[in-house]
Amino acid sequence: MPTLADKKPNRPAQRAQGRPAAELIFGDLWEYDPAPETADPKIKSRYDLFIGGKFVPPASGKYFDTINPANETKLAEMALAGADDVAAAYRAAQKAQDGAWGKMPGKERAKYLYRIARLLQDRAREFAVAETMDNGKPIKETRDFDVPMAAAHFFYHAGWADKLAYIAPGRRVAPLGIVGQVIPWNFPLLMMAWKLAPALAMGNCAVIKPATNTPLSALKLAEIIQDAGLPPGVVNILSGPGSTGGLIMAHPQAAKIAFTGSTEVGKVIMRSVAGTGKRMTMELGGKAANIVFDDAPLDQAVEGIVNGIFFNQGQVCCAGSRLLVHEPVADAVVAKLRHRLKVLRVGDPLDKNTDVGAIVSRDQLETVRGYIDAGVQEGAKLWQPPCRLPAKGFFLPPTLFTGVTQSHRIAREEIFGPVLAIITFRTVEEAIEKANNTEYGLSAGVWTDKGSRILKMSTELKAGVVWANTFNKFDPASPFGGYKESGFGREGGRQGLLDYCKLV
Ligand code: TAP
Repeated sequence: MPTLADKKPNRPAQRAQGRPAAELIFGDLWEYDPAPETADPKIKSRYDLFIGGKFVPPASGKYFDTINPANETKLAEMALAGADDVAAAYRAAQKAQDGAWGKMPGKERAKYLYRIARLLQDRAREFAVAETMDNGKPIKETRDFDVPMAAAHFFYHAGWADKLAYIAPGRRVAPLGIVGQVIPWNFPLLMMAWKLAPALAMGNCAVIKPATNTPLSALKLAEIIQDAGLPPGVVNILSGPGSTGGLIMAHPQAAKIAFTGSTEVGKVIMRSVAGTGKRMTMELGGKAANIVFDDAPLDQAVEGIVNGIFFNQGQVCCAGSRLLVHEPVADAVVAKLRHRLKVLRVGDPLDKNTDVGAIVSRDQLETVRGYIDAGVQEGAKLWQPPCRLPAKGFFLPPTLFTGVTQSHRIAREEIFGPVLAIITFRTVEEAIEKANNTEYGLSAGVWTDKGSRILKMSTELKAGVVWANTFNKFDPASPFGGYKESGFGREGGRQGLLDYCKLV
């Protein structure tokens, strides 16, 4: 019977070096046939702002480059929005809110959301490639997760638009008005959908800013919004720097602001709008514990750990970046993890075989490297699989740290990269205490065979989401949000809609 090693094209070359066959598969670099994604991402050379249903140049005439982090080449020029553009966007939104959109019945609004969802599905492949090129995440993730999930959010909220009376029985729901929204770079298109779909279903208008690192899919979504015939001004999309985000959040016409990003910037925004009476949703950072007990199915748990921390290169707010592992199985879990990491494929994000793509930017790469250095300096034990990284682009091998204590920076701070800090525990109580010993509280994972233990853990863990025997599972119907410094408010489900309406 052919073995895995027999299928690897590099096997003869390595055999020539006289190494034993067993080492060739898991103990060394191995190559494979690339399977590049070839769909045309239809990227224009320049993107303007989307204000009042039209693409318009920025008032300043300034543009910035968005680059492909996998090869450091320029993808497109993006308009740089400033104060005049923010003012124009709010004027357009107010006009739409006071006009047709504000008066439109929910069942009519729903049709636009369905249309956006379907158009996104029609252009799914193109969006997946463009998003991968702008962000660096593997094509299998944009193709199978980001784009379909973004469409699912529009479908789900379209379904609510004519049933809003049921989200708060006995009360009348009304839109808030204009919402100012700012999103991060880790799930650019999906975060657009998370923000826009509930706002529109509720009858609000939006002014939204994507991250500077990844503005492309937001402006491509503007094309879909235009094609869907959404009334002008209902959605306004402004690419630009953090200061533009500050202007969007602080604008007096914003009835609500919704921010997803770092806890640090979230606090700046909260201070800037304190006392204005604006409604707020804050989706901030995380430092999730993924907890493995000795009765867990270990192979399944290892897959969950890998998915938990290496999905999207670990640039995930709810990433399982702290592995808490029961002492009796700690050595076995670490051995299995090492074995698994040796066959993760790091490289070209457009290759359909790639498991770990590029880090979003040079700055983020340096930040993560800084944490790896800090882990070593503070005495944790570093392990990375043998890994040949591309010569250009921002890449890192999947990284494990053992011997981590709770005081280490890698155990306390959000790294936002492919770095796993492994900590052991002896009792259920110790696991709960260590998991909750963080300023964050966005998500957690529990791996065990016992239903009663799952119930106990999910009750006592201070996290917005607790996954049991799985990790990183999302559904538009399921509310997502944090405790403590991970933020407040929920996105998704009925609770998410309640954050976009007033009850009268
Ligand atoms: P941030 O640096 O906080 O940036 C997020 C967004 O805020 C970007 O669009 C950024 O613009 C903008 N921004 C920067 N300064 C601003 C200011 N003073 N006022 C208003 N907007 C401002 O985060 P990031 O590095 O893009 O994303 C990573 C962080 O997001 C992580 O902490 C992660 O945990 C968090 N995150 C949380 C969630 C949820 S659901 N909780 C989901 C995804 C990500 P520029 O891009 O131009 O700087």
